[in-house]
Amino acid sequence: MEQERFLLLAVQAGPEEDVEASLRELEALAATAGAETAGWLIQRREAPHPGAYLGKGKLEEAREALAALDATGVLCDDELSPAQMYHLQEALDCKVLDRTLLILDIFARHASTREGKLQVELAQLQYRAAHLAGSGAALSRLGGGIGTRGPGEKKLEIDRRLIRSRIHALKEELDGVVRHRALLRSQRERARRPTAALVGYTSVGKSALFRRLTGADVLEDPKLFATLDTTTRTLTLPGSKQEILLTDTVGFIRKLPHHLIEAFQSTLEEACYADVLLHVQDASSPQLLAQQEVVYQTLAKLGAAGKPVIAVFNKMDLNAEAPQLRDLQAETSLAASAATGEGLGRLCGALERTLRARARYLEGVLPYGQGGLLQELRALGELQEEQYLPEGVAVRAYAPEALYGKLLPHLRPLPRG
Ligand SMILES: Nc1nc2c(ncn2[C@@H]2O[C@H](COP(=O)(O)OP(=O)(O)OP(=O)(O)O)[C@@H](O)[C@H]2O)c(=O)[nH]1
Ligand SMILES: [Mg+2]
Repeated sequence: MEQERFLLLAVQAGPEEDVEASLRELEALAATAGAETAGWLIQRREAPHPGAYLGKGKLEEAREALAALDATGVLCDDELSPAQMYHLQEALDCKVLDRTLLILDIFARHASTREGKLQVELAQLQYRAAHLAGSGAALSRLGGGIGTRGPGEKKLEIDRRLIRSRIHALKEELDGVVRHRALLRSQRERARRPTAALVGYTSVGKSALFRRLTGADVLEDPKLFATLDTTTRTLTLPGSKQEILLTDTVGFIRKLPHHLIEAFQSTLEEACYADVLLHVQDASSPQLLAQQEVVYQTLAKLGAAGKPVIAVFNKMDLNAEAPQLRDLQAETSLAASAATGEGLGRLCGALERTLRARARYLEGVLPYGQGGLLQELRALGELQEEQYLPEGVAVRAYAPEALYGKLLPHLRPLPRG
């Protein structure tokens, strides 16, 4: 397969829109998919042309640039309608891709678990179904390469009837996988471990922090969307000696295709089940604030708004100003570096404080017959004091809500004095 080389196309709707940042990101996405960027072309107009994305004059410019830059196709920064895709192909006579197809392609190649693969195939086929409803011709003209690859290099279906029955089958299979995961989650919840999730924009260092904190061997990669599956490990907080569960999740990006959000709902909403969110941000990125906003918007869409958030300004080794950064939507802000290990103690301390604020304080005497509960308290809560008395163990502790409810009926008042 020859190296694909794209001319990037974008429409700048207003002066406040940071099209260049969006295009730089599109360039990184293209590189992640294995393509080169030949150049950019930005059109200033109120909205993309409904017919061919670009207006007539720009279309001519694009045709000339394609030849001059020796590009094999164009890549648009917005999701194209079926008509736009068709007309662009007619006018430019080259491969036409959009941001959505590109992201779907990257997801297709990075998915490794069964659930991930099912979700990607579903998202790809739903995109195809929507695009076949129009002219349909555009997709069949993609040829091969980026935009046509399915999970495991499966050739994607372009027959409308087959797509519909495959979508149906995929949904059923996914339902089964999701039910199984819900079961695992409820088993986990019964173990009552407090849970924290690493969330954030793609490539900010979530997996790098996860590795540093838990020692888990997860992929950490400069490529965008390196992580597509959620991974959970235990983490013992050094101060309180409390065992919690830490989850690494898939990253967010601006203009995340809605077919992906729909298909990846179960993976994306993993953050919704956490007690605390660690919102990892790249302190060295000039796009810090824009990325922060995208993450909060996506979290709100997924129903995870309102969770306590600890903002972690990662990559502080690349920005000396990182300790001064504040995230006003978070309860706490702190700087850290997964590369040097700096700030990880602060991070664990903030987790302990946030979990403690959500835990219930209790004191009393636990009879010796309840040794199992004492062990749970030691592992899942924060045991501040224990003293062995003739009638049982006197404890002062913070316990997660559920464990508190279980302990309360067994506690006797502390002896006076
Ligand atoms: N200099 C520096 N680089 C870092 C730091 N943390 C992560 N990186 C690098 O940033 C890149 C992305 O890191 P990942 O951990 O894969 O990022 P992620 O947030 O998990 O990204 P996705 O899974 O793609 O959403 C990798 O090349 C890391 O080595 C840091 O503290 N300092
Ligand atoms: Mg990752």
